[in-house]
Amino acid sequence: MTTPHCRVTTAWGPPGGPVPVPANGPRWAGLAQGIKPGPGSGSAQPRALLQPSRAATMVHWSAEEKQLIASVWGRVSVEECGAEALARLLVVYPWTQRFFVSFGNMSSPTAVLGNPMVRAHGKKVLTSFGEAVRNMDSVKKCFAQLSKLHCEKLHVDPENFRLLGDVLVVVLASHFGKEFTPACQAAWQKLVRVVAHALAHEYH
Ligand code: HEG
Repeated sequence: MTTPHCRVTTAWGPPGGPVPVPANGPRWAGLAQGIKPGPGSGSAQPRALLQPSRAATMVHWSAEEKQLIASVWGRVSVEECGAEALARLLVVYPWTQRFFVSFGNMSSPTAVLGNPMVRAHGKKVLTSFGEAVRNMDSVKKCFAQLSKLHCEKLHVDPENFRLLGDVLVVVLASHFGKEFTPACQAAWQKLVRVVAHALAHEYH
């Protein structure tokens, strides 16, 4: 048996291998866009098809991506969106409640959403996420201590960082509606992955 955070998962994409892409790489592959190949990687494979964590060591942000992130973040209420993101995580993936047994009543989605401790912690988490928005070029460094805390003291499986990131994207989509365009989603999806990766980085 392997523990979840030791699991090695190589599949990323549809079964049966990669989908064909135009020679210059797909415009829509937001997650891997701008990832610079590491030294010595002479592969002819379009870089956008590579899983970011395997493809490279450096994350590059285009001016457009930075602008898309900033334009949304500037109008996010960390209180509202933080509370909703943590509450949704706890409702949609109920096993995550095990980390918050001291928070009290989580007997229904309404109870979770209205739980003051959930709301306060959601605000704390999203406020901390804001550090990543302000330091997009050094997220790993920025979250090194927090990563150690989650690993050594809190024992949070890093898969949960990915789940929370995806939930945050859903929350932003529901708050911003049509303004949360596919390009905007791609930039945010990339950021939540970078944050999840940084928070998992000090795990051993
Ligand atoms: Mg974590 C505490 C940030 C995801 C479980 N989290 C904290 C704290 C911060 C933080 C800033 C307070 C640290 C301190 O007291 O010094 N958390 C944070 C971020 C993200 C994240 C930025 C992802 C974006 N946390 C996360 C996830 C779980 C989790 C997915 C579990 C499913 N965090 C967790 C727990 C605590 C913190 C159990 C301690 C809560 C407490 O006892 O008050």
